Amino acid sequence: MPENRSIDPASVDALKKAKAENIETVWDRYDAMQPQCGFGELGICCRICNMGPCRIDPFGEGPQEGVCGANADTIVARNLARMIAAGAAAHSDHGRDVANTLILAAEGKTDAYKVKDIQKLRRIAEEYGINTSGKDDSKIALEVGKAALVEFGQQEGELKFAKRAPQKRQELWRKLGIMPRGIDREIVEMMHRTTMGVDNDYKNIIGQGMRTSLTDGWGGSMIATELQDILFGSPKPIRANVNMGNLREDEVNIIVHGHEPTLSDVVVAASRDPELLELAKKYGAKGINLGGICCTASEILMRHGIPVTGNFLQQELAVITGAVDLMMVDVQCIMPSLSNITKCYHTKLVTTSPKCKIPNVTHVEFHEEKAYETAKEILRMGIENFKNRKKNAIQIPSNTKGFIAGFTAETAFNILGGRYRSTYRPLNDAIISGRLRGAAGVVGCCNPNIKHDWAHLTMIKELIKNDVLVVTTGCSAIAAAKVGLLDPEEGKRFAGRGLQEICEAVGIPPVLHLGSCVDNSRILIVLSNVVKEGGLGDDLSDLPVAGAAPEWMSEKAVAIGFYVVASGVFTIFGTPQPVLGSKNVTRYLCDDLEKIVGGKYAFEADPVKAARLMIEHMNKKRAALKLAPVMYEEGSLKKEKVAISA
Ligand code: NFS
Ligand code: SF4
Repeated sequence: MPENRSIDPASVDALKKAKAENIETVWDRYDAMQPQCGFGELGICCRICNMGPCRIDPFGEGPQEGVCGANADTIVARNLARMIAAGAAAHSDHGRDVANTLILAAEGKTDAYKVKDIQKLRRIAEEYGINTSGKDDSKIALEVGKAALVEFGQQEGELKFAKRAPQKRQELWRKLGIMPRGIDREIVEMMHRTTMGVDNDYKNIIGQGMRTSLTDGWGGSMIATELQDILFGSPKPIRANVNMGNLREDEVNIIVHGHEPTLSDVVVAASRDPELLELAKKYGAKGINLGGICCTASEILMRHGIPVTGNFLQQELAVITGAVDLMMVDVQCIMPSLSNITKCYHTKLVTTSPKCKIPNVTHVEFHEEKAYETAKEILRMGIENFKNRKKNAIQIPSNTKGFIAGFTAETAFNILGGRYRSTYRPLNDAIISGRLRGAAGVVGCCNPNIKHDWAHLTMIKELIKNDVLVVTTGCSAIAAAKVGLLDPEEGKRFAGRGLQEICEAVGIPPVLHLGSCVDNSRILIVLSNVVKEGGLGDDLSDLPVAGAAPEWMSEKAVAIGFYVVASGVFTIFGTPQPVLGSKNVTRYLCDDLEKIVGGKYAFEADPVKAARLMIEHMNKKRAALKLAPVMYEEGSLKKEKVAISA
């Protein structure tokens, strides 16, 4: 039943259309895959060498060791660590590409990009220890790009941005031997250690797993975020619309999907090119309408206010509307099924990255040097495809919602500090006084194993009702936008009284969209700034905060989960990571780690229960900091006008 698959009415509509047209979606394939492999779910199958594949009998009757003698603990830890390595690799490779683009721009090898945020360029240059005096912007940009690239290949020392973490955290990482040295180095070492016959100590494997994840959060992802801000401009609060109702019957609909904004940012500019607009008219379209899916969407949303068509599970559904003239994909989270599904409609699918090709799909390779021409070429293909629409096969759901995005570590809390003072003081004071209980990051994917958007929204609502300020990114943010949680007026209705007061005083929604998944690094920066501001302890693990990925699916989510935990934050995953086949590893992640790094995991599929665990954790941290009790009774939504000092 479509209604059981998603709580988003637009998605349900599209699913009904799919059913009527006999089109298979990710949900059908998920059903067909049942029952899924229990060994895989528990993490106890190993294919690392050719003596295997091996699997451990979870009931204790069959083999308890692989052919080489590896037990469940080793196998589970190795598999998990490889997920972290893959996730960190994806985010970091993205960061590397951005650094390369910055270098090309600085060298004048591309006209499509130039430094947009000079202030940030100078700030980052300073952080990298680059002497900026007497140098022009492109010289500085060149040096920053090169310094960022060094972080990838660095063999010794420490990642520069790890120094943004509180002093105490850095010391802990050093003491534990998990301070990341170089991005590629940690990922390679993780792969080495988990190959046949190397690291068999699950604690040691997970230690390197944490170090690898830290190269993502405080390395590759943070580099991606910061350098994108330099190149494409730092986001500022911006109004936009979300959901499939943004597709236009009378305009050429172009969807950008994937993760890297390098090409899509130029597509935004090219979509306003008079020559192309003229061409669109010639083909009978009123204009060119861009929309985004997944994190590429968040990138161009944050900087240009381009509408978001949907999150991960809506990539097929958008095509099923019959109204998408062209879908352009770059890397990550792109379902191979798009190839078949686009063939059932008139939609033209185009791959653009040499890293991501799909058989029998048009490939227009993107190179920074001729980005604008490539963007125009792809748009032209979309425009020319407009005439091939099957008018009676088009059915665009009516749903759209307005919202605000574009918050960053700089903007979100500058607003809280009053427009001209850039300080975290008011945020800290709000937490200290108990007007806010704490803050939570609700992030991550959607997954057909749980009702689409449901867990995100249920969890977020429970949190904000209890005066927890929520920050969100990626597909979770898109889910929240669709129901008005990112709209200051609508969202406020769901917030508890204390949070409501904050929202009203500053004009922000109770849930702040911080961007794409690499922008989870912004959350780390926010938390570090909060510690620095003072009054809430001296380490990230002291803060009344928690993280969650209630509908996760990607390896990237595992990498993120680990860098958040290794940074000292309690983190909940909806469905468990594939570790339950080892009691030791499970206990290590969900219990022991707290004594080691201050953060730990919980796996809880019920989003209300999960939110309660997060709230309990915040209460515990508040008590440890000897903070005042929270100001308002739980769930007290009633408000009078109150003057607030925060
Ligand atoms: Ni994040 Fe972005 Fe979405 Fe999950 Fe995929 S789009 S990087 S991985 S599915 S949140
Ligand atoms: Fe089996 Fe060990 Fe080879 Fe894994 S590494 S496949 S457990 S023999």
